[in-house]
Amino acid sequence: ASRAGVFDFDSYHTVEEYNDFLRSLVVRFPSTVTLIQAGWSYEGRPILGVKVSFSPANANNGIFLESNMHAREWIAGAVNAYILNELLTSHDPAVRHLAETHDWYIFPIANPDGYVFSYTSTRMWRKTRVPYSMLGITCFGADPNRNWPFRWNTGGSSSLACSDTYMGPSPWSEPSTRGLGEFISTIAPSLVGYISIHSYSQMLLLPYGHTSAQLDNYNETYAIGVSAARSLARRYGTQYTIGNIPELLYVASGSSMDWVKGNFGTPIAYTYELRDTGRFGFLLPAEQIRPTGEETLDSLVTIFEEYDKI
Ligand code: ING
Ligand code: ZN
Repeated sequence: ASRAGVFDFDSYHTVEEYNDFLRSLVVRFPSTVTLIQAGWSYEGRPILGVKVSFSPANANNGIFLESNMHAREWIAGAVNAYILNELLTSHDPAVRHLAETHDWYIFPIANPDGYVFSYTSTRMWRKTRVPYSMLGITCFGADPNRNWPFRWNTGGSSSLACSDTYMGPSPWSEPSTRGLGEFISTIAPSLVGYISIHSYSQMLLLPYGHTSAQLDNYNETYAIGVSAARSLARRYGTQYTIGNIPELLYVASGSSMDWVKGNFGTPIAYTYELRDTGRFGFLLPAEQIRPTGEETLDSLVTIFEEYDKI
């Protein structure tokens, strides 16, 4: 809900409100913002995002921000929309520099069917809403962050349809992950950064999920992550931990971040686990949207400042 026609950052919005917000930005900033539709969800909703580009010179300096692949993680989409709004309207010189030296691809609600189900019916829903029948039982949804075609089904995902980490019958079985993946494929070589936003735990996660081995540019991205966490903490004292996924959480294969990193070698690939560490968990109060957005944007500024130095 919000005041008529105003997308605020003091409440959690419906998918329609997110989509209206994205469309309104195209009207407000016609030379900078374009609407992107990355296919359709199973229930027929468009997977909507925007491209923000201040200059054609940024075409090989793209940053992708994706959130709410998991339905119940409402803070993720809210923070992503907050960051999008700041990239377009902030007067802070560091934010302006970040905004105007990259092309941005921003998808706040990557799993709209799941988000609607969480919003209107089952608050703790995580997955998509595709029905799957096994042994005469129908369960709904695959885990969109176990459904991507890099090391799919190599640990930390379930083959059971009723599991919250169901990998799906095949990679990209879910229309929403396939649609997003097909769009990402068209621009991935131009990306310098891929950021997947989740909640909760206050962590900055590095690839990969299928192995605790420290691969690719782990050392560089770990060091950048330490700086980013320092920037993030400077605003409100929020503490983050940094590391790869099995080190900090659990083995998990088939994520969007791992697919982008593994297929395209995108230099900066992180998954955020936003606030908090469990007091409210997924039910983070809406009063925390702005502070969480501010501190997360502080860390993004640092990530790409540090990346530009190496
Ligand atoms: N956490 C992520 C999950 O999908 C993750 C952690 C990130 C796993 C990236 C694999 C790759 O389980 C939440 N909270 O969803
Ligand atoms: Zn998640």
